[in-house]
Amino acid sequence: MRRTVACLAVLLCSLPALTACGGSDSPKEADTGPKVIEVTIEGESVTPNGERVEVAVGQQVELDVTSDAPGTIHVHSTPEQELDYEAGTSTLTIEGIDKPGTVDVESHELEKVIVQLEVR
Ligand SMILES: [Cu+2]
Repeated sequence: MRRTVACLAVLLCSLPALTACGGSDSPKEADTGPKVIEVTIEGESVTPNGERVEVAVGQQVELDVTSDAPGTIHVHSTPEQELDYEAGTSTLTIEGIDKPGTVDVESHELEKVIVQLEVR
């Protein structure tokens, strides 16, 4: 019982602490260049497969896609972004997301989440 309470307290306390960390010495948005994520799509399989990737608010994300078939990547940001790719290699750019939160990047063709962007 006591342990549960302690864990909860740690969880609850660490959330605001994370935001508070952003105080003085954290980099301001987008002076860090794009986050590059390599994506490989082959038949039914996608790499990465639902991994979480941290990005800064406003930071662009570059997807280097290698695929055996053309398709569309759907970014569940607000507003949503849809990015078409070709068979072979394509470089797609997700515009910087200006709100902290978790954003799914999906292939609807394969019904898979490729990455979850943790925007903070
Ligand atoms: Cu979607």
